[in-house]
Amino acid sequence: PSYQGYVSESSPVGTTISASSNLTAPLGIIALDNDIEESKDPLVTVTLDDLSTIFDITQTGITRYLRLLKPVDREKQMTYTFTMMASDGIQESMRVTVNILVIDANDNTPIFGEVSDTVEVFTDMQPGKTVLQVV
Ligand SMILES: [Ca+2]
Ligand SMILES: [Ca+2]
Repeated sequence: PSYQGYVSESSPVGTTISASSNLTAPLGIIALDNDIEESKDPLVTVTLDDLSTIFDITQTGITRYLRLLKPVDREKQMTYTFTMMASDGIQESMRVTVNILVIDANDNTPIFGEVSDTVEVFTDMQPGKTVLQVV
């Protein structure tokens, strides 16, 4: 089993990871303690196996939410993958994989790409053609 989450690179620390790329609904992680009725709060601890300096998970209720602990930058790293495990103190669940995709935000200053031989570009230029492209 695996979960797919989304977070914008412009999100402040503490932001809840979303379930979709339009960032409208939070990603809920269901943690059930099968020893008790599902309507009760399970006494389950969910642990991230790695990347626990960047993400954490809420520890109460049946539905848990992943939160951002550190700012992320899509231009540096676009996706994060980790596994996590639920424990009731005695028994441990299977591990589930979580993939988190960092959604692009307009957070970089535009720069001009390198143009070699500008003069030739101008003389050969057709009307309406772009000379310099902002990348
Ligand atoms: Ca960035
Ligand atoms: Ca960006």
